[in-house]
Amino acid sequence: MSSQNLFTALRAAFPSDLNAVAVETDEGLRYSWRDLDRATAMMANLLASLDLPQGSRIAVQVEKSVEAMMLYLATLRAGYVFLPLNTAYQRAEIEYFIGNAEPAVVVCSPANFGWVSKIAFKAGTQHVFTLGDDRTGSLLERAAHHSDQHKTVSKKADDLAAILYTSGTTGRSKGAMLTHGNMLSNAEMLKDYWGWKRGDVLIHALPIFHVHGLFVAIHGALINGSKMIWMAKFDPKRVIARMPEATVFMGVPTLYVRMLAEPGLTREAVRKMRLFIAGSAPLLLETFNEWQQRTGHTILERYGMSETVMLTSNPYSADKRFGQQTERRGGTVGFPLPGVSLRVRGDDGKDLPVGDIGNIQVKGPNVFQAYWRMPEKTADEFTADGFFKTGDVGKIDERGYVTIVGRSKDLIISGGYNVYPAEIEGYINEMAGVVESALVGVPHPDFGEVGVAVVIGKPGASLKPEAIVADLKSKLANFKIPKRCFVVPELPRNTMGKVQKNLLRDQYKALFVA
Ligand code: MLC
Ligand code: AMP
Repeated sequence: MSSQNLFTALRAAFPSDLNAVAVETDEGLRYSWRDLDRATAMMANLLASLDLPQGSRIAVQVEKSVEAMMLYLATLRAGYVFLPLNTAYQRAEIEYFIGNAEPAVVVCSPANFGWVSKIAFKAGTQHVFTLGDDRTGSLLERAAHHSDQHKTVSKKADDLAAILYTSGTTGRSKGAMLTHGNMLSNAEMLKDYWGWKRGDVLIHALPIFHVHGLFVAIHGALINGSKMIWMAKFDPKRVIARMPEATVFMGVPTLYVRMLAEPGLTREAVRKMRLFIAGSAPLLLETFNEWQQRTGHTILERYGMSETVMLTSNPYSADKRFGQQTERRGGTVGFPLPGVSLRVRGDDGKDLPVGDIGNIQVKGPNVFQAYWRMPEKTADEFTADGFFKTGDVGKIDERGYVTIVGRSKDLIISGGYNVYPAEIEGYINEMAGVVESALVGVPHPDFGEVGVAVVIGKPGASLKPEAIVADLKSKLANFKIPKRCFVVPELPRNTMGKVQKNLLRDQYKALFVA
């Protein structure tokens, strides 16, 4: 059987003119398809020269750059397992991921080499390289000594390609193990489903350590041989300024909200655009409608997860389905994608009638293999007949549209990043003078939802909200920091003694919105 290495499929889609521009950065740097091919070969040869065991993890925490994307592609090419880490993660977070994944290679920003390498070497990592966002660092220096020819390592569909850490409602983060087959099947299907065309150009403005920016956006462009306009950071003005040269944009809802605040977002500015895709968090109907009125474009909302890549999508075109025309419907995440089985079940595990709200479960070639070294957690999250329990709560209407109405998992999604209350509460509860805490998500006009911490202090302790927040800031990634903190005498509880987070959410729901 031919190799199922995802890189082989991406490479096969490179246009025949390798001198054409594959990636253009917002600063005006241009990388040809030949550059992508050569640089990924050199990095793959460097990795191969390290004689790493099969299945070795390459953990990467670096600022966004084209070279960082190349490192991802080179890891696939060399047959190793890519492990991306949010650049906001601090010491304790990195210590956990490296300790748990035991990567053979760690690549970090030059500025972080001191502390990251210490953690890595302690965990048994043999090689720590640096990669700056300005084409500096030991990774590129070392790769420069290697050949620019490399034969892609053959892989089977169920061979591991990446591990994405995703937190749990209890306990520590779990590494979702994604295979070449998971990602290749999803990328090939989305190329058709979203109508990718010759000449499409993608504006890439998302971070590249999560499914959305790393897989959906990059695979989408590369498997279509499409150029990317590459932005290291999202800046609404810059994205709008480049739209006349582009056709496709992908973003979390916050990016759409921020662009709507720009007077430069006009019908003229988006004239050349073909498709706007949103996901990773709920897109408010208000944003969907405002975008339609302002630009004439209907945002296509889709739904996915680290464990599953893409699961559902609104239709690209108004094809017939169940004998009816379909359209992109705001407030829904569309239909299960081809090959994905999606069902809604009650808490008793039984299928629910059309329109009833319940737990969303999924199955398909896109669904991950297992959680890294956590067989019990993996078993808990799958049903006996092999469906993955997403933790999302929703319904399917008579036309087949899926709507997500909430989550059974205690999770806050803020600006497209996941914040697990249990983790933040754990840190607060360890602080001197704290009895207990609860973190709840409340509506926010920019981030969609943000965390608010509610803390009970010990009798006589003089807890200061600012001090609690400052302490958290010194330990945790910035997006996990509660936007407000309250010290209160008690938390609302039900008769079983469980904290009633719904009451807290209700109490604080108007903190940021009218
Ligand atoms: C930054 N901050 C956030 C935050 N991002 N707080 C809460 N939620 C966030 N998402 C903090 C900053 O540290 C800062 O705090 C303050 O909020 C204001 O920051 P900012 O300058 O406005 O933030 P910015 O750097 O512009 O980042 C905002 C953003 C970014 C929206 C561009 O968060 C982002 O790129 N989000 C996309 C996430 C993403 O790609 N998710 C995909 C997951 S994949 P202070 O205290 O320092 O002032 C997935 C599966 C799927 O879910 O279906 O796709
Ligand atoms: P992550 O673990 O970071 O991949 O986040 C996955 C979660 O993001 C899902 O389980 C959903 O809760 C949420 N999500 C992704 N896309 C959407 C969407 N379009 N609407 C609502 N929630 C979404």
